[in-house]
Amino acid sequence: MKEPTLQAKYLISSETHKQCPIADKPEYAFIGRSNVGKSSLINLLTGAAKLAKTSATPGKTRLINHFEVMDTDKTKWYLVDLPGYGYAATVSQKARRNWGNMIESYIRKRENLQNLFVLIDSRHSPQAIDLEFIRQLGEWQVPFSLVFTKTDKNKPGATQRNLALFSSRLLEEWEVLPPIFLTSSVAKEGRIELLRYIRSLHQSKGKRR
Ligand SMILES: Nc1nc2c(ncn2[C@@H]2O[C@H](COP(=O)(O)OP(=O)(O)OP(=O)(O)O)[C@@H](O)[C@H]2O)c(=O)[nH]1
Ligand SMILES: [Mg+2]
Repeated sequence: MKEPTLQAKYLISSETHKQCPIADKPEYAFIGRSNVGKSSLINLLTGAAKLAKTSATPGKTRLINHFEVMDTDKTKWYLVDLPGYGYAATVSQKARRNWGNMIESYIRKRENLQNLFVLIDSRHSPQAIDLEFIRQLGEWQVPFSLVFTKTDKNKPGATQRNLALFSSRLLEEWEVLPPIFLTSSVAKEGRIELLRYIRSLHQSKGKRR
């Protein structure tokens, strides 16, 4: 069955967690390397092609962007598009520190954050920057899932191969793997699975700690 487009609207772009909208709805945020496809994935999920701004140039998203979604059953939740990490070449030390502070305080202090989706480019073998970010999430005890993006760009087998490599790296440090999703914003794959997961999380209503 095809999932209908969700009602979604842009709310606000914030520099710190303190400026974010009132934390009265379950929240799901998207993070990962610059250009990995975070904004595109938000558009895939909602079905609203131009909701989150995308760009072929890394570093498009600079702030914490909140979107409010009204689901088909009228429940409301927030989706958050975060700025990416790792396009360091063109960014100053200071800008990187600012990014780190902004992201850390948002991730650790946003009390309605149910789950952080960490996006990984499915075309690559495991990258240190992603593994380090995930290690950090473990230290902060933040619940997260993995989303392997851009699967449409891979030859048959490459996605599974990179996924297996990534999983085995994670299992060097973790006892169990987090939930893992495969997506393509171009081929519109993975949408139903992600929506189902989000709905299951906010139906279980738990506080995250
Ligand atoms: N082929 C393909 N291209 C994609 C996919 N997702 C995103 N892209 C392209 O990748 C580029 C980056 O996408 P964005 O969604 O802007 O990436 P982002 O992670 O939000 O990037 P920043 O905001 O700069 O951190 C754009 O040119 C997209 O069209 C996908 O699933 N398949
Ligand atoms: Mg973006």
